[in-house]
Amino acid sequence: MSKKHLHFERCGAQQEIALIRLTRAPKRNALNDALILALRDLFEKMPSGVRAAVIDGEGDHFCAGLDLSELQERDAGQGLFHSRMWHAALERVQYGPVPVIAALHGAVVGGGLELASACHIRVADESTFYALPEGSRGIFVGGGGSVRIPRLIGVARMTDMMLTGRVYNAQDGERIGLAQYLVPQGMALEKALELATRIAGNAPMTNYALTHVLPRIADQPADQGFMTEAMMASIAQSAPEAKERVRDFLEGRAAKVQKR
Ligand code: 1HE
Repeated sequence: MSKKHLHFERCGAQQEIALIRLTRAPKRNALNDALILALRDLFEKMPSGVRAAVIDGEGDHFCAGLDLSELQERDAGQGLFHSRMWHAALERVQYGPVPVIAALHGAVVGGGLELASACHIRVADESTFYALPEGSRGIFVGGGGSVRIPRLIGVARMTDMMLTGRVYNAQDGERIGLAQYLVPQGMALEKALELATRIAGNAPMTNYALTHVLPRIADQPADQGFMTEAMMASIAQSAPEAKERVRDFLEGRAAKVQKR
């Protein structure tokens, strides 16, 4: 299935993985309104049977951020609603039906970094570079970046990126926490699909706890976080699938944790 600027296909042995590709390479996958709304719709109507998703970008770059050509004529009120539209779309990615992995290469800048930071795991290849050029364009982040990016790298680093136009390369990006995996050039999609296959094999309730509950616990005061954790743990443990998985381990049918 291909919408304009967005390609969707299912892969994996059970078609359990959704591969979502930004296909606007001539504009470096810049995110116009149509693309943002297509992303939102896709995550709202994810077909049943999909258990993990991968987002990547066609061409030499993951994403050049907001389509600046659409910024020209907006007044303040329209700008507010536009930002809230991005929030709604990226919230569907972060708090949608399945864990999402971003496979990064080339430019991951501005709104492209905001999209990547709404995903649960980021895999970057060695061509990746990260920047927030909003500072030099006289604007501000508007796609949730001020909330999500400091949670990855801290307020000080994000402030520096925006004040000075600092660009992080792939190695430094991984070191500071913009990506959790760094792979050779051209290998990000393969690694992301490998991780997606593994994630799709987890108990759905565990994946739900990790994508919907853990980030909320992290935002709670400790006392409330402990209580939320206890409730989530008890729900997860009581699922029949959890009991079966624990029994499989105790009876020698499940893999041990392997030293690397
Ligand atoms: C674009 C955009 C765009 C490219 N909006 N058209 N983001 C930025 O400020 C980043 C702007 N882009 C770049 O710095 C570079 O394009 C790249 C480093 C990403 C890639 O460079 P390169 O040499 O491969 O491509 P290019 O020649 O710069 O661009 C190719 C075409 O894409 C060209 O159009 P053409 O008609 O002349 O072929 C560019 O104009 C077009 N293009 N990026 C519109 N972003 C929710 S708020 C989020 C706020 C932000 O994201 S602000 C940051 C915006």
